[in-house]
Amino acid sequence: STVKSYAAVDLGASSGRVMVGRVGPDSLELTEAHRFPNRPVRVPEGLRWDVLGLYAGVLDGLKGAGAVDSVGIDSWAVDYGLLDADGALLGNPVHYRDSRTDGIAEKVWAAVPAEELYAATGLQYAPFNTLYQLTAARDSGQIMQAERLLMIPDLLTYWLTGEQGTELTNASTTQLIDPRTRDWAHGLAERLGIDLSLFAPLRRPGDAAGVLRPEVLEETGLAGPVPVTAVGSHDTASAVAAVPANGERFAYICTGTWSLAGLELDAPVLTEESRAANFTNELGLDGTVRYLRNIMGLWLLQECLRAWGQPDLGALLLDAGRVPALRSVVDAGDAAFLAPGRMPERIAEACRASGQPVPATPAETTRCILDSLALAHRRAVTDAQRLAEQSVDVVHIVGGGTRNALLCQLTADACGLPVVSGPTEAAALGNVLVQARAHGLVGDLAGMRRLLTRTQLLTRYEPRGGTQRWQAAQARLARG
Ligand code: LFR
Repeated sequence: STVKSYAAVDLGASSGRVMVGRVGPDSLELTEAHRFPNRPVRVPEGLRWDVLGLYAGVLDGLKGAGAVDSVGIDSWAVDYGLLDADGALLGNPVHYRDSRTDGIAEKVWAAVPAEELYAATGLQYAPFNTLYQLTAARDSGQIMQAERLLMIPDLLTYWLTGEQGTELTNASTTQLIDPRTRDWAHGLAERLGIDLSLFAPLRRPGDAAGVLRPEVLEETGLAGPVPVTAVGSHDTASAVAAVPANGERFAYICTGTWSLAGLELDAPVLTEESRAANFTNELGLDGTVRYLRNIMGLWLLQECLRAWGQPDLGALLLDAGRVPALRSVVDAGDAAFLAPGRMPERIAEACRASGQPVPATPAETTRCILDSLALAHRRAVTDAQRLAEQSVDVVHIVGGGTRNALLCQLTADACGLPVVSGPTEAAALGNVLVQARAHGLVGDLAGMRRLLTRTQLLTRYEPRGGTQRWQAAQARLARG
């Protein structure tokens, strides 16, 4: 038939899912086959991913998905597994929130100044970029034994197919790729003593990545051959591919554990001003660049909910909606909020330190978080337009945060621009569409987005009132 089915494995920091996308010439439907928690595990050596648990979740999901024409995998970025000469995994992949990278950046900058690093890679400073993780791991037993490094989606693809590759969009988050050539930054790696032969050859979104191994077919009950297709394996690359823009000039905010806010560009912005503003140039589909800033995102709220014993979110958001706006805000772009634990206290401390009222109740803290996120969204959207010299008429919000109507409305208010929110499962949809395209079903990126605009439920939020109050709150933060 002309309708084909694709399984999209999408792994987020707190949950994984296997979605099935059915794509026809003028239809696109997504259903959930399986959802499973992704719980970071703290062991004596530090914070680790339970990657075998994730793989088991993927197998369960494929079983639940039933017959599909192809499978694609995307996940969060920067993290990896190491394999020995036999292809066996050497230990549990380290979580990007692990503290092993504390103080490492300074060591790297002593060898290659931050300005040069930015000019060569276009990547914002984040302590967890793979480059810093590899520097932190330099003398570890595991790295000495390692013959191969596979990024998380590439590792799972390897387990499914037996074939190794390094998908480009995710490779760009290692900080070892030159965004102009879209190839490895050999000179830089050499200066830092990083052995690029650890990485498997690059593959691009749409490339074939093997077929499910016989054992996988048996375990999932699927009939072979089932091809695995490389997608934009960085979840944010897949999510931005699924921004339902229809020819307009847009900014996007991918919301979930993180908020990733910025623009899609044709070429990287590598200026010193851009570095100082901590904007990143990650690689996207079809030669595009994701010019964006990482904002702590709903992680701030997730960590508070955990501290409060998981109260009912709906009720809490209603209460937060009644708290007066912009009483206190924190810098939601601050890496000080990266590590887990004590989040309500850390937010209170930040408010106190900047001389603002200290939120006292969960509703007040929640309001402070949502106001702060909207403010950080405003700042990123404004800064990106200025630094890239490209202005926008609309802000698209995709991902988990689309469910948070208050956050969407506050973002519209703060930006002074209409917000179009949806789809929620953007990463899975981008994953599905890249597979469909590889199999000849949809056209270019613009064609993919037209299909999304026609088929997905979207909500529009108009900005209410002026943006002066947000400007004032930003100024308060800058002074604090
Ligand atoms: C979002 C994301 C971000 C990346 C962060 C860490 O899920 O992939 O794009 O900066 O996780 O990998």
